[in-house]
Amino acid sequence: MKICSTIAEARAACLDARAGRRRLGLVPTMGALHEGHLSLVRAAEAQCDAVAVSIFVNPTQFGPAEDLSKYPRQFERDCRLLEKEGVDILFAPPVEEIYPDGLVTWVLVESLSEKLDGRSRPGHFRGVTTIVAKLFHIIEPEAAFFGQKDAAQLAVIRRMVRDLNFPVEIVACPIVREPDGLAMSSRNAYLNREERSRALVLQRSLQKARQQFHDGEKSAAKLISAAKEVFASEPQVVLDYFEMVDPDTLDPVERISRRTLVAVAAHVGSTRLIDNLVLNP
Ligand code: PAJ
Repeated sequence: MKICSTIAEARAACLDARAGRRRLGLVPTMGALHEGHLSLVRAAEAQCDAVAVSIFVNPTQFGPAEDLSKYPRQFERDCRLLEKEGVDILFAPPVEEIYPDGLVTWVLVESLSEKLDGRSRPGHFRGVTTIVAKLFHIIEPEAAFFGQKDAAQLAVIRRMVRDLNFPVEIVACPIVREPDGLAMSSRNAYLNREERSRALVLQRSLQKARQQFHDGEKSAAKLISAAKEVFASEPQVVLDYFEMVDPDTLDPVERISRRTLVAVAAHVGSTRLIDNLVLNP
């Protein structure tokens, strides 16, 4: 695995990897890798001739009161895991390489960036689309792999790619969960034992909505209120949002008559967690 910390090195390595029309796949990450990330790497390996992974804890997508400084960093361990997966290129630049002069040029997907997590985390998606656009320019992948776990992020990136004609195929990969159903996340490392068990309420609320939907309830308001009741059993978990939206526009739906994204975010102690599922009528 070639480890690149500068843009020039990464460009040269990716140019080589794409030689002879080989298909290069990119998996963007912020490191502290878990099986969720590795599932994206495996999907990329299966669909591409060469795979690049980026590890960059992107400061522009963190709010001033968020966890940038304490975000888990485990570079050596991440390298070993990626090496084992047969990754060809690891791009892991320092912050100064990516933002040498600060930043006055942003990529902003209007409207979508203010929905779901964008509403609770102002400026978050602007930071995400800007770094992902930069990575696409540096790596020039044919395909890029993202997790359905961050469903709003996926919608925002798909829209950016469409609006700005990036020649990149966006591939969505299913959510990888712990055996008890908790969606894997680098932030799960913040949870103490009690919080870890309380965190299951997100998954329980989604299952409640799914079950009532399968029992015939099609009204989003009723499904949402049933799901929110589940949160009453965990008063220490503070719900941020529980929404039923169109997976592409992220606009709320009233009745579940087509593919609907059911998304939840909540604070467990000081840790913000998200989860979702898709209902298919
Ligand atoms: P990060 O949180 O490290 O996630 C990197 C990728 O892994 C994202 O596409 C995310 O959706 C996916 N992922 C995380 N947990 C997952 C799980 N349990 N199952 C499946 N996929 C999972 O998302 C980011 O980083 C950043 O915003 C980034 C896109 C890298 C831009 O900085």
